[in-house]
Amino acid sequence: MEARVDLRSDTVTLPSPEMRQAIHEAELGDDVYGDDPTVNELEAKSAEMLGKEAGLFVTSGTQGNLVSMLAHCGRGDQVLVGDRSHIFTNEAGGASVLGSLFLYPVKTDRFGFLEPDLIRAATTRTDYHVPPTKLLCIENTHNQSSGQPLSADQTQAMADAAREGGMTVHIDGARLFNAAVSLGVDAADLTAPADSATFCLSKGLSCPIGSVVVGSEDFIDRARRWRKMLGAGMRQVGVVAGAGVYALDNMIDRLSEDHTNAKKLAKGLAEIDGISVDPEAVKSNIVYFNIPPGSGASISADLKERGILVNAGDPVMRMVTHYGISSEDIDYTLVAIEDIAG
Ligand code: TLP
Repeated sequence: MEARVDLRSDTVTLPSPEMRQAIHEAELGDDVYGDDPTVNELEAKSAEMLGKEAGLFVTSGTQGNLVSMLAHCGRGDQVLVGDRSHIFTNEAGGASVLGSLFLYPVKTDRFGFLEPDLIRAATTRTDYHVPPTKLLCIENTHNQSSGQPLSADQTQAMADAAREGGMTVHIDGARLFNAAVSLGVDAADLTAPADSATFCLSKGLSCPIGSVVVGSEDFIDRARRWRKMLGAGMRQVGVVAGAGVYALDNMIDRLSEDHTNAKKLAKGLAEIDGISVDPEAVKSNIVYFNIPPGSGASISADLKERGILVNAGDPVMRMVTHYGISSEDIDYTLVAIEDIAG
Protein backbone atom coordinates (compact mmCIF):
# COMPACT_ATOMS: atom_id res chain seq x y z
CA MET A 1 0.00 0.00 0.00
CA GLU A 2 1.20 3.50 -0.76
CA ALA A 3 2.45 5.35 2.32
CA ARG A 4 -0.15 7.77 3.62
CA VAL A 5 1.04 8.43 7.16
CA ASP A 6 4.76 9.01 7.58
CA LEU A 7 5.69 9.11 11.26
CA ARG A 8 9.41 8.36 10.82
CA SER A 9 10.49 11.94 11.45
CA ASP A 10 9.57 15.57 10.95
CA THR A 11 12.44 15.64 8.45
CA VAL A 12 10.03 14.10 5.91
CA THR A 13 7.93 17.27 5.71
CA LEU A 14 7.35 18.75 2.27
CA PRO A 15 7.12 22.47 1.50
CA SER A 16 3.58 23.88 1.34
CA PRO A 17 2.36 25.52 -1.90
CA GLU A 18 2.99 28.95 -0.32
CA MET A 19 6.51 27.93 0.63
CA ARG A 20 7.14 26.75 -2.93
CA GLN A 21 5.93 30.15 -4.10
CA ALA A 22 8.38 31.86 -1.73
CA ILE A 23 11.15 29.66 -3.18
CA HIS A 24 10.06 30.61 -6.69
CA GLU A 25 10.14 34.32 -5.93
CA ALA A 26 13.37 34.39 -3.88
CA GLU A 27 15.90 36.97 -5.01
CA LEU A 28 19.27 35.34 -5.64
CA GLY A 29 22.97 36.13 -5.73
CA ASP A 30 26.29 34.41 -5.05
CA ASP A 31 26.30 33.80 -1.30
CA VAL A 32 30.05 33.12 -1.15
CA TYR A 33 30.42 36.80 -2.14
CA GLY A 34 27.73 37.66 0.44
CA ASP A 35 25.49 38.67 -2.47
CA ASP A 36 22.41 36.54 -1.93
CA PRO A 37 19.80 38.89 -0.44
CA THR A 38 17.52 36.04 0.63
CA VAL A 39 20.29 34.25 2.53
CA ASN A 40 21.29 37.55 4.14
CA GLU A 41 17.69 38.12 5.17
CA LEU A 42 17.40 34.62 6.63
CA GLU A 43 20.64 34.94 8.58
CA ALA A 44 19.75 38.39 9.95
CA LYS A 45 16.21 37.36 10.83
CA SER A 46 17.39 34.20 12.58
CA ALA A 47 19.96 36.12 14.60
CA GLU A 48 17.38 38.69 15.62
CA MET A 49 14.81 36.08 16.62
CA LEU A 50 17.37 34.29 18.77
CA GLY A 51 18.92 37.42 20.26
CA LYS A 52 22.37 36.99 18.73
CA GLU A 53 24.56 39.21 16.54
CA ALA A 54 24.80 37.11 13.42
CA GLY A 55 23.61 33.99 11.63
CA LEU A 56 24.99 31.44 9.17
CA PHE A 57 22.95 29.30 6.80
CA VAL A 58 24.26 25.71 6.78
CA THR A 59 23.24 22.56 4.97
CA SER A 60 22.00 20.55 7.96
CA GLY A 61 21.73 20.34 11.71
CA THR A 62 24.74 18.07 11.77
CA GLN A 63 26.81 20.63 9.86
CA GLY A 64 25.55 23.42 12.14
CA ASN A 65 26.68 21.56 15.23
CA LEU A 66 29.98 20.61 13.64
CA VAL A 67 30.97 24.12 12.50
CA SER A 68 29.89 25.41 15.92
CA MET A 69 32.08 22.93 17.79
CA LEU A 70 34.98 23.66 15.45
CA ALA A 71 34.53 27.42 15.86
CA HIS A 72 34.38 27.21 19.66
CA CYS A 73 37.28 24.79 20.16
CA GLY A 74 40.80 24.01 19.04
CA ARG A 75 42.48 20.70 18.27
CA GLY A 76 42.63 18.45 21.34
CA ASP A 77 39.91 20.27 23.28
CA GLN A 78 37.11 18.46 25.04
CA VAL A 79 33.41 19.02 24.45
CA LEU A 80 30.87 17.99 27.09
CA VAL A 81 27.78 16.49 25.48
CA GLY A 82 24.78 14.60 26.82
CA ASP A 83 25.22 10.82 26.62
CA ARG A 84 21.91 10.61 24.71
CA SER A 85 22.48 13.71 22.61
CA HIS A 86 22.27 13.69 18.85
CA ILE A 87 25.82 15.07 18.65
CA PHE A 88 27.15 12.11 20.64
CA THR A 89 25.02 9.33 19.20
CA ASN A 90 24.07 10.35 15.66
CA GLU A 91 26.61 12.64 14.01
CA ALA A 92 29.19 10.04 13.00
CA GLY A 93 31.73 11.39 15.48
CA GLY A 94 32.44 14.28 13.09
CA ALA A 95 33.87 16.57 15.76
CA SER A 96 36.47 13.92 16.62
CA VAL A 97 37.22 12.78 13.09
CA LEU A 98 37.39 16.19 11.44
CA GLY A 99 38.17 18.48 14.35
CA SER A 100 40.34 16.36 16.67
CA LEU A 101 37.90 17.17 19.46
CA PHE A 102 37.21 14.81 22.31
CA LEU A 103 33.51 14.26 23.03
CA TYR A 104 32.88 13.54 26.70
CA PRO A 105 29.41 12.18 27.51
CA VAL A 106 27.63 13.51 30.60
CA LYS A 107 24.71 11.46 31.89
CA THR A 108 21.42 12.96 30.74
CA ASP A 109 18.42 12.74 33.02
CA ARG A 110 15.13 11.52 31.60
CA PHE A 111 14.10 15.07 30.75
CA GLY A 112 17.17 15.85 28.67
CA PHE A 113 18.73 17.87 31.50
CA LEU A 114 22.41 17.64 32.48
CA GLU A 115 22.81 18.05 36.23
CA PRO A 116 25.09 21.04 36.91
CA ASP A 117 27.10 18.97 39.41
CA LEU A 118 27.79 16.40 36.71
CA ILE A 119 28.97 19.19 34.43
CA ARG A 120 31.23 20.48 37.22
CA ALA A 121 32.56 16.99 37.87
CA ALA A 122 33.39 16.50 34.18
CA THR A 123 35.20 19.84 33.92
CA THR A 124 38.96 19.68 33.45
CA ARG A 125 41.31 22.63 33.31
CA THR A 126 44.80 22.22 34.61
CA ASP A 127 45.42 18.49 34.64
CA TYR A 128 47.73 17.72 31.70
CA HIS A 129 46.54 14.13 31.61
CA VAL A 130 43.17 15.02 30.18
CA PRO A 131 42.00 17.24 27.34
CA PRO A 132 40.74 20.65 28.54
CA THR A 133 36.97 21.12 28.50
CA LYS A 134 36.13 24.08 26.30
CA LEU A 135 32.48 23.71 25.38
CA LEU A 136 29.18 22.40 26.70
CA CYS A 137 26.52 21.33 24.18
CA ILE A 138 22.88 21.26 25.28
CA GLU A 139 20.06 19.76 23.19
CA ASN A 140 16.65 21.50 23.15
CA THR A 141 14.18 19.91 22.59
CA HIS A 142 15.85 16.72 23.71
CA ASN A 143 15.09 14.19 21.01
CA GLN A 144 15.69 10.95 22.90
CA SER A 145 13.71 12.21 25.93
CA SER A 146 10.48 12.29 23.90
CA GLY A 147 11.29 15.78 22.65
CA GLN A 148 11.37 17.37 26.12
CA PRO A 149 11.70 21.13 26.04
CA LEU A 150 14.29 22.57 28.43
CA SER A 151 13.29 25.85 30.08
CA ALA A 152 15.39 29.01 30.14
CA ASP A 153 16.08 28.39 33.85
CA GLN A 154 17.30 24.85 33.20
CA THR A 155 19.48 26.11 30.37
CA GLN A 156 20.84 28.88 32.58
CA ALA A 157 21.70 26.39 35.33
CA MET A 158 23.65 24.19 32.91
CA ALA A 159 25.33 27.20 31.31
CA ASP A 160 26.34 28.62 34.70
CA ALA A 161 28.04 25.35 35.64
CA ALA A 162 29.87 25.34 32.30
CA ARG A 163 31.01 28.95 32.64
CA GLU A 164 32.37 28.30 36.15
CA GLY A 165 34.70 25.87 34.40
CA GLY A 166 35.64 28.38 31.68
CA MET A 167 33.52 26.77 28.97
CA THR A 168 31.41 28.33 26.27
CA VAL A 169 27.93 26.96 25.58
CA HIS A 170 26.25 25.77 22.37
CA ILE A 171 22.62 24.69 21.98
CA ASP A 172 21.71 22.02 19.46
CA GLY A 173 18.27 23.51 18.93
CA ALA A 174 17.32 21.33 15.98
CA ARG A 175 13.76 21.69 17.34
CA LEU A 176 14.26 24.90 19.33
CA PHE A 177 11.03 26.43 18.06
CA ASN A 178 9.13 23.34 19.21
CA ALA A 179 10.59 24.01 22.66
CA ALA A 180 9.61 27.68 22.55
CA VAL A 181 6.05 26.90 21.43
CA SER A 182 5.67 24.12 23.98
CA LEU A 183 6.87 26.33 26.84
CA GLY A 184 5.05 29.42 25.55
CA VAL A 185 8.21 31.55 25.61
CA ASP A 186 10.29 33.47 23.11
CA ALA A 187 12.96 31.34 21.44
CA ALA A 188 15.45 34.09 22.37
CA ASP A 189 14.82 33.41 26.08
CA LEU A 190 15.98 29.84 25.54
CA THR A 191 19.16 30.83 23.70
CA ALA A 192 20.06 33.76 25.98
CA PRO A 193 22.22 31.66 28.34
CA ALA A 194 24.23 30.22 25.41
CA ASP A 195 26.94 31.61 23.15
CA SER A 196 25.61 29.91 20.04
CA ALA A 197 22.73 27.82 18.79
CA THR A 198 21.74 25.81 15.74
CA PHE A 199 18.15 25.32 14.66
CA CYS A 200 16.79 23.27 11.77
CA LEU A 201 14.54 24.57 9.03
CA SER A 202 14.11 21.12 7.52
CA LYS A 203 12.27 19.52 10.46
CA GLY A 204 9.01 20.85 11.94
CA LEU A 205 9.37 24.11 10.02
CA SER A 206 8.88 22.03 6.85
CA CYS A 207 11.63 23.47 4.64
CA PRO A 208 13.29 21.15 2.16
CA ILE A 209 16.87 21.85 3.28
CA GLY A 210 18.90 23.72 5.82
CA SER A 211 19.68 24.89 9.32
CA VAL A 212 20.93 28.16 10.76
CA VAL A 213 23.69 28.77 13.30
CA VAL A 214 23.58 31.96 15.38
CA GLY A 215 26.11 33.61 17.68
CA SER A 216 28.46 36.59 17.93
CA GLU A 217 29.90 38.18 14.77
CA ASP A 218 33.32 36.75 15.59
CA PHE A 219 32.01 33.28 16.19
CA ILE A 220 29.98 33.29 12.96
CA ASP A 221 33.04 34.48 11.06
CA ARG A 222 35.00 31.46 12.28
CA ALA A 223 32.06 29.13 11.61
CA ARG A 224 31.79 30.52 8.06
CA ARG A 225 35.41 29.58 7.40
CA TRP A 226 34.77 26.04 8.67
CA ARG A 227 31.64 25.80 6.52
CA LYS A 228 33.75 26.75 3.49
CA MET A 229 36.33 24.13 4.42
CA LEU A 230 33.59 21.53 4.66
CA GLY A 231 32.61 22.34 1.09
CA ALA A 232 29.38 24.07 1.94
CA GLY A 233 30.09 27.57 0.68
CA MET A 234 26.93 27.62 -1.41
CA ARG A 235 26.15 29.98 -4.25
CA GLN A 236 22.57 30.99 -5.25
CA VAL A 237 21.28 29.29 -2.14
CA GLY A 238 18.47 31.80 -1.71
CA VAL A 239 16.38 29.17 -3.51
CA VAL A 240 16.28 27.29 -0.23
CA ALA A 241 16.83 30.20 2.15
CA GLY A 242 13.57 31.64 0.75
CA ALA A 243 11.76 28.69 2.25
CA GLY A 244 13.46 29.46 5.56
CA VAL A 245 12.36 33.07 5.62
CA TYR A 246 8.83 31.95 4.81
CA ALA A 247 8.97 29.35 7.59
CA LEU A 248 10.13 31.79 10.25
CA ASP A 249 7.17 34.00 9.42
CA ASN A 250 4.52 31.34 8.97
CA MET A 251 5.40 27.89 10.29
CA ILE A 252 6.28 28.42 13.95
CA ASP A 253 2.91 28.99 15.62
CA ARG A 254 1.39 25.96 13.93
CA LEU A 255 3.89 23.65 15.69
CA SER A 256 1.36 23.53 18.53
CA GLU A 257 -0.86 21.40 16.25
CA ASP A 258 1.95 18.84 16.01
CA HIS A 259 2.24 18.85 19.80
CA THR A 260 -1.50 18.31 20.18
CA ASN A 261 -1.35 15.41 17.73
CA ALA A 262 1.62 13.87 19.54
CA LYS A 263 -0.21 14.06 22.86
CA LYS A 264 -3.29 12.49 21.31
CA LEU A 265 -1.13 9.73 19.84
CA ALA A 266 0.55 9.05 23.19
CA LYS A 267 -2.76 8.96 25.04
CA GLY A 268 -4.17 6.54 22.49
CA LEU A 269 -1.10 4.32 22.61
CA ALA A 270 -1.24 4.20 26.40
CA GLU A 271 -4.65 2.52 26.09
CA ILE A 272 -3.33 -0.34 23.96
CA ASP A 273 -2.34 -3.61 25.66
CA GLY A 274 1.33 -4.44 25.33
CA ILE A 275 2.34 -0.84 24.74
CA SER A 276 3.64 1.42 27.47
CA VAL A 277 4.11 5.16 27.25
CA ASP A 278 3.72 8.09 29.60
CA PRO A 279 1.56 10.64 27.77
CA GLU A 280 2.47 13.26 30.38
CA ALA A 281 6.08 13.09 29.20
CA VAL A 282 5.09 14.13 25.69
CA LYS A 283 5.45 17.89 25.49
CA SER A 284 6.33 18.46 21.84
CA ASN A 285 6.18 16.37 18.67
CA ILE A 286 8.10 13.18 19.53
CA VAL A 287 6.57 10.06 21.06
CA TYR A 288 8.74 7.17 22.24
CA PHE A 289 6.90 4.09 23.46
CA ASN A 290 7.73 0.57 24.57
CA ILE A 291 6.54 -2.44 22.61
CA PRO A 292 6.95 -6.12 23.50
CA PRO A 293 10.63 -6.99 22.95
CA GLY A 294 11.23 -8.71 19.63
CA SER A 295 8.11 -7.29 17.97
CA GLY A 296 9.59 -4.14 16.41
CA ALA A 297 10.30 -5.52 12.93
CA SER A 298 6.89 -7.14 12.57
CA ILE A 299 4.97 -4.15 13.94
CA SER A 300 6.69 -1.76 11.55
CA ALA A 301 6.21 -4.17 8.63
CA ASP A 302 2.51 -4.58 9.45
CA LEU A 303 2.08 -0.82 9.76
CA LYS A 304 3.77 -0.38 6.40
CA GLU A 305 1.21 -2.75 4.86
CA ARG A 306 -1.39 -0.23 6.01
CA GLY A 307 0.50 2.72 4.60
CA ILE A 308 2.02 3.86 7.90
CA LEU A 309 5.76 4.40 8.03
CA VAL A 310 7.77 4.20 11.27
CA ASN A 311 11.40 3.41 12.02
CA ALA A 312 11.69 -0.13 13.37
CA GLY A 313 12.83 0.46 16.96
CA ASP A 314 12.79 -2.45 19.39
CA PRO A 315 11.72 -2.47 22.23
CA VAL A 316 11.40 1.31 21.98
CA MET A 317 9.68 2.75 18.96
CA ARG A 318 9.46 6.41 17.94
CA MET A 319 6.77 8.35 16.12
CA VAL A 320 7.11 12.01 15.18
CA THR A 321 4.24 14.34 14.29
CA HIS A 322 4.62 17.20 11.83
CA TYR A 323 3.00 19.39 9.17
CA GLY A 324 2.14 16.32 7.06
CA ILE A 325 0.23 14.58 9.87
CA SER A 326 -3.39 15.38 10.66
CA SER A 327 -5.55 14.47 13.63
CA GLU A 328 -7.29 11.90 11.37
CA ASP A 329 -3.92 10.34 10.61
CA ILE A 330 -3.47 9.80 14.34
CA ASP A 331 -6.89 8.11 14.54
CA TYR A 332 -5.99 5.89 11.59
CA THR A 333 -2.63 4.98 13.16
CA LEU A 334 -4.14 4.15 16.54
CA VAL A 335 -6.71 1.83 14.97
CA ALA A 336 -3.96 0.11 13.03
CA ILE A 337 -1.68 -0.35 16.03
CA GLU A 338 -4.52 -1.59 18.20
CA ASP A 339 -5.21 -4.16 15.51
CA ILE A 340 -1.59 -5.22 15.12
CA ALA A 341 -0.16 -5.02 18.62
CA GLY A 342 -3.19 -4.90 20.93
N1 TLP B 1 17.58 14.00 13.87
C1 TLP B 1 17.00 13.02 12.99
C2 TLP B 1 17.82 11.74 12.95
O1 TLP B 1 19.14 12.01 12.66
C3 TLP B 1 17.77 10.97 14.24
C4 TLP B 1 15.60 12.70 13.44
O2 TLP B 1 14.87 12.10 12.64
O3 TLP B 1 15.23 13.07 14.57
N2 TLP B 1 20.10 17.50 16.40
C5 TLP B 1 18.98 16.81 16.72
C6 TLP B 1 18.44 16.90 18.09
C7 TLP B 1 18.35 16.02 15.75
O4 TLP B 1 17.27 15.33 16.10
C8 TLP B 1 18.89 15.97 14.45
C9 TLP B 1 18.27 15.11 13.38
C10 TLP B 1 20.03 16.71 14.18
C11 TLP B 1 20.62 17.47 15.17
C12 TLP B 1 20.72 16.68 12.82
O5 TLP B 1 19.99 17.29 11.83
P1 TLP B 1 20.26 16.92 10.28
O6 TLP B 1 19.53 15.66 10.03
O7 TLP B 1 19.72 18.11 9.57
O8 TLP B 1 21.73 16.79 10.12
